[in-house]
Amino acid sequence: MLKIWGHPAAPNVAKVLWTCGELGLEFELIPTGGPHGGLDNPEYRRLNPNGRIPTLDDNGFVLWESHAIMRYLARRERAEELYPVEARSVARVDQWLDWQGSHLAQAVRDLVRMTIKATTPPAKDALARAEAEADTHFGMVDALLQEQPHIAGDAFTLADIPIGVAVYRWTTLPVARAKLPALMDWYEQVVSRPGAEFLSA
Ligand SMILES: N[C@@H](CCC(=O)N[C@@H](CS)C(=O)NCC(=O)O)C(=O)O
Repeated sequence: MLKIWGHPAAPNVAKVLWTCGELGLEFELIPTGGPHGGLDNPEYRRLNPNGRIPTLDDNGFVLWESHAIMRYLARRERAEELYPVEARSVARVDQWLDWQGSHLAQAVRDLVRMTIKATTPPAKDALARAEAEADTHFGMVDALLQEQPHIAGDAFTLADIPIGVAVYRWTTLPVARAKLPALMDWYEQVVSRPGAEFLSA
């Protein structure tokens, strides 16, 4: 059985658990990181020298980086509907996976640091700037979803998963948010999919 190190409240772990749900894959979750600690253990560092979660072990094949794990599992299961083979289709999925990891994740992380992980209340103007930044990023997705039903086009793909996880995290934070109806309609649909039940704050 697949082994996954992490915990579901970590967004990058939630992406992988959701992918397993979509693919109908069973896994053993080894509580690691966050309240469970263990990221600095030498045994864990041997698996993942980057010292982050998630890490996957598939019968001795060890892999880290959430999007690499998602892509691997989809390819392993030959789930072409989730992760296409055709060059342009897969490029579109990759574009949104990369954008989520490099841009959207940072905008949400800033809000997390200023609110639920803050030790002192944030400066109002700094929080307002971070809220506006997140609104801009999610607004971009809202505009996309006014034109098409899913992130990479007509069908649900891997690209929907990290953005779904990001919306979950954003909407559980005590922050001001722009009203984005197309984004929220899409989100209501995708959170009823298999695997989304692993989302947890
Ligand atoms: N780019 C990496 C980022 C991994 C990452 O930063 N994971 C966070 C959780 S979302 C982590 O390990 N945090 C430390 C902790 O939870 O203790 C990935 O996508 O897997």
